[in-house]
Amino acid sequence: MAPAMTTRAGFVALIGEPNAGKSTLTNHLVGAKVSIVTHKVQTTRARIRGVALEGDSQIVLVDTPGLFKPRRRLDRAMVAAAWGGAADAEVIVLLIEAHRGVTKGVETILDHLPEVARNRPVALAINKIDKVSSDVLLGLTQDMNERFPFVETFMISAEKGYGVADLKTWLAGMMPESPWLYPEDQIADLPMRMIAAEMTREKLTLRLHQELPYQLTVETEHWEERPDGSARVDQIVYVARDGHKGIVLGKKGETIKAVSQAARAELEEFLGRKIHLFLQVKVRPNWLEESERYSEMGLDFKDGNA
Ligand SMILES: Nc1nc2c(ncn2[C@@H]2O[C@H](COP(=O)(O)OP(=O)(O)OP(=O)(O)O)[C@@H](O)[C@H]2O)c(=O)[nH]1
Ligand SMILES: [Mg+2]
Repeated sequence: MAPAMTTRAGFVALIGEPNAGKSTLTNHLVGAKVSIVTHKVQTTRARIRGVALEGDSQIVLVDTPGLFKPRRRLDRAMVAAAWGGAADAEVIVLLIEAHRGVTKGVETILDHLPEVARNRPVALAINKIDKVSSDVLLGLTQDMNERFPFVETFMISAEKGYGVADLKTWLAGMMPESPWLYPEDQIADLPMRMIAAEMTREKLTLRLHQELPYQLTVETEHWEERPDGSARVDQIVYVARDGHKGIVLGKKGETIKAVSQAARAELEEFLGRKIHLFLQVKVRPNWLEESERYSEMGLDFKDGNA
């Protein structure tokens, strides 16, 4: 009889300031887009788990919302979700942006890190190295390592892929011996209706630029499988004000139409089948104080309590 193969598996939390590139890195490590990415800060709102395989290791990446100073209920729930992700993981990776260096926000994260990490290994990933020269990188590496005992420092570009393979190999080796936590073909741990809602929110964010209302959320309300293999998906875009409804719809409904087309195309590619996507915009002045909206996002409403 052949000896039993030793498998490894565990959780890796990616933390950092908003826009550091956590979701871009998650997607690169998984090899598929499981978490939405935009140029705007505070894109990710809840913990997104993506599953990467490397040799005999299964690495469950926990992409988290950015860490920043929360002001509103939604902010507080997001930041709580991010620190919660770090608390549950075997390994923590702190992402910082090479060209921004040690910002106030990074300093605040470093202040909290010892308490959250306790004795777990924390690695530093300096991201967006495509934006700086090598002497800047060396200075930053030294500075950061004087501030915290990182077990390793990686210099990467999550977008271009530089250094990501090395990071992945290292993470694989850090995973404890364990049976795999997910089936081999599973790449994300989010219900499909939530992934679909996130895709629409990404397209809205990309399309609306400066106009984007912060107080916007997308929910998949209905998902109906059709006998021909396609599916009908109904989603609601919640906004808090009448004026925002007009922004989301756009002139003659152009904006919502373009968003719907882009989201549908991405969803069809992800699922490999035909999707009929219907979007509806609803004004709901108080949605930021409704616990149901938070559970739909994968957040804990109570975490938002002041
Ligand atoms: N130049 C460059 N841009 C990058 C790199 N990695 C990510 N970006 C860009 O940085 C922006 C933010 O990336 P995200 O992955 O959404 O960042 P995030 O940390 O998940 O942000 P939040 O979800 O808001 O906390 C996007 O426009 C990315 O394309 C990189 O290596 N180089
Ligand atoms: Mg993100």
